[in-house]
Amino acid sequence: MRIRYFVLYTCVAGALLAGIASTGDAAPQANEPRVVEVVVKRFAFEPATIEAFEGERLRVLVRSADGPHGFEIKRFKVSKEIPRGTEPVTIEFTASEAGTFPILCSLFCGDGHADMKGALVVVTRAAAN
Ligand SMILES: [Cu+2]
Repeated sequence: MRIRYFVLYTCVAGALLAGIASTGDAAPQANEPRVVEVVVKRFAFEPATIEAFEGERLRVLVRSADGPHGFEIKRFKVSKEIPRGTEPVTIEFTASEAGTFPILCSLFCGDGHADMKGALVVVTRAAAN
């Protein structure tokens, strides 16, 4: 008898969760931002490419592995200095447009500074299906 109730309860909980998930798809702005961790160092971003869905809210935690750098995505008005040290800098924004957008170091950091190139690749949900 107890087992039956348990099975029933799990089914109801599963249906509720599925309901919540489908509501989330309809309104991605209401969701918690997706966390992406990035390390900047001479002279690269790791990972070099961040992928996102159009309309997705991102929380990028950027940490320097050596000296000070910058983290800039012009299209989304993102521009932050990343100081030396282990504390990551938190940057939140919405990838509101599909396309490939350069990620640049906005702070001169040495000979290879101009070679620091990353990319934010934003795809529409339709394109991903
Ligand atoms: Cu730099």
